[in-house]
Amino acid sequence: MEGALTARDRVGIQDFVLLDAHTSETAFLDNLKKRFSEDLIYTYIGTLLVSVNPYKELDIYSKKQMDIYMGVNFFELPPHIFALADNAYHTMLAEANNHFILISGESGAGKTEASKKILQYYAVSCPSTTLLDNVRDRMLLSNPVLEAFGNSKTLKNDNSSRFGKYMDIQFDIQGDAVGGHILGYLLEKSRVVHQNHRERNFHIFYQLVKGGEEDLLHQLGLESNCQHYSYLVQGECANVASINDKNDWKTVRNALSVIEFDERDIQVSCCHTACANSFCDDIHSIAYCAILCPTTLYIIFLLGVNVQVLQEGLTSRKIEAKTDEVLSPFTVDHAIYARDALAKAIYGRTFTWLVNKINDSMENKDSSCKTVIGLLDIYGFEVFYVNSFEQFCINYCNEKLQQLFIQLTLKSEQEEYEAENIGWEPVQFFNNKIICDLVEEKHRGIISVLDEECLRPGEATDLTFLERLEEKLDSHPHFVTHKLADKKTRKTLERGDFRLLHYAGEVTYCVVGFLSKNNDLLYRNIKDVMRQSKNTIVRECFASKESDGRRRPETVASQFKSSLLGLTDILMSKEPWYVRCLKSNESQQPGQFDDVLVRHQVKYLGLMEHLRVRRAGFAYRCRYDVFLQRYKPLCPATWPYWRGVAAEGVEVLVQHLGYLPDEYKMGRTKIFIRHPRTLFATEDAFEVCKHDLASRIQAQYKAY
Ligand code: AD9
Ligand code: MG
Repeated sequence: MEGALTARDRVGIQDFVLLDAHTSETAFLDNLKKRFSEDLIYTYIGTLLVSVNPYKELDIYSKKQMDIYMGVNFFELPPHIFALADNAYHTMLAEANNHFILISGESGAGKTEASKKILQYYAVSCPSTTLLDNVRDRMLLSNPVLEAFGNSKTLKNDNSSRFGKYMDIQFDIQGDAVGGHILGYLLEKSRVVHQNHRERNFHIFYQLVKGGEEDLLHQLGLESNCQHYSYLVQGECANVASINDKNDWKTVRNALSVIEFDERDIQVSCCHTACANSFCDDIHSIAYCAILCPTTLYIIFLLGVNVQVLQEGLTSRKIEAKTDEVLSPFTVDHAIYARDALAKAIYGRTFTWLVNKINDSMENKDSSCKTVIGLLDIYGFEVFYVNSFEQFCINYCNEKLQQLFIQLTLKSEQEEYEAENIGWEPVQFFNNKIICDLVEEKHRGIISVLDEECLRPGEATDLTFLERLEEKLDSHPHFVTHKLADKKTRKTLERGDFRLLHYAGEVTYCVVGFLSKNNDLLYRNIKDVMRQSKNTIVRECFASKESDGRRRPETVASQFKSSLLGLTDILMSKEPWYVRCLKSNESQQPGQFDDVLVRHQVKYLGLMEHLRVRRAGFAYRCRYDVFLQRYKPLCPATWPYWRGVAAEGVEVLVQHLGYLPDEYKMGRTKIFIRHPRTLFATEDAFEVCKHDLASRIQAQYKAY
């Protein structure tokens, strides 16, 4: 007994539900910290998994570890991402329904790593046939490809996701992983043409330039030196210690061929990347935008479009006169806008094409898909020194997911008590719906106001947008600007800023660029040129429903809002599992546990409230058969077998253990235990009994 306590003192408690009933935030943090210092990065709150980023490789993800967790009950082994993956999988099989795993946390907290571990678990440990091995390989290898094109180094994370990813892993009736499908969400295209100091462009640019084979670079007219491309060195960190671009290129190249990209496809993806890159370096030096440099001309040639027409499109506008069309030359700024818009469009559309290609290759062609497990890994909440439209979209997305988490945790809890005929008392949460509404409400919400301003070209500016916001959101408790702020807060705001009080903290957004980023206009004549390309993939990328230009394309924010609504519907129709990732420190260092930083995340992620909800009525619940199986050695009437109904066996067992009537409730399929200490005492008794168990089993054996 003493030994068990010592171990618990050292490594903490593996399920917060088992901590004292009135757990304070400090005790919660102490437990996390204690475990973190022992490299135990995972802790449960019931079936929710809390993960603290260790920023170092831990030897806990091997095939051997996967085998240990396979098919084992959740609480029988130390908490692990594999345990959660395995339980989702087995529940899906047993209940024949769809599930999803929501991985959340701020930028750099470990979401992408967690999602990769889960995918690996399914790909490696689910039953397999040779036929399906191909699909699995492709599912696994879709990761390095999408990361190359969609991730980048930011100030928060050297491998930061700059797009949202939802992936369905499809299983057949036997539980074989038979296919996959990815939905991509809003790629941060602006990164192609602009990166902040100490940030990089997307990884693929560096991989290609540093690692690309001589032939390939020659074909693409690229130099093998990043310094030749100002848009790769703008942030002054083309080389990053934690990243090996050359090796990563090899992985990506290999992955592309496994995902059925033929040489032409690979060339096209690289060519489009090269185009996006090379454009950027041009025009700059061109005083009046009349000519493009030879590299760019060559790249345009690769795009299969008419060089002269594109050149015209990038440097001038056609004006229809009475009988004729005349070309009106752009100013330099205007030409730079046109060039950047094209570079972003090429990259963004190539990314979508890539996701579609990957989906084709992971498509389940041979077996029937019975159920799915969805994996959601999006960009985490982020706050920089200067925050723009991109952070606004990313943080809005995180608000939506937090809202979903709140809805589902309350909902599932209520439903479970109801289904089991157990009474339930709601617990108070901070409900961030008010912030979601602030952003997305019709007419009054920030996106609506922004869209309205985008409808007044020539008149509206980023500043008139801000003024409109101030008119409409005058007294909103989560919105503040220089004009609306009190004296003290005003000092912290510039005139072109607005500040949102997000669930995860305050973020000050600078309005500059909001209108043009939301419009994301590519001039029609440039689009037309691309659509007439000789290259079928370029044509495919630029083909679009709004081709006649009569209907105004949806703005970026509105599109994003609709896609998030769609995502919410997808998720709401499935059974949830949660991984809440916490960032241990801001400097991405191993072994550092920043108390203030972690406490803040514990707060805003609502972990304490979640714990309270788990405990509000009954802290702990367990299916009768599982409970009986674990604790039956504690009662002579249930050991070694209970031959009757499991629920009755549990009743006999808990009577024997001396549970008081108020301490537990018998539901339809589960026992509900009110206080953790009750289970705690049972666990302690079980620990003691375990030592004795071997000799008891031996005695039993002898008796037979
Ligand atoms: V962002 O919102 O995309 O900017 P993520 O996805 O939450 O962010 P990511 O998974 O990329 O963060 O983790 C950041 C880095 O932390 C990784 O590149 C690893 O170096 C490190 N990390 C995260 N999780 C683990 C882990 N389980 N073991 C070891 C980890 N290192
Ligand atoms: Mg990520």
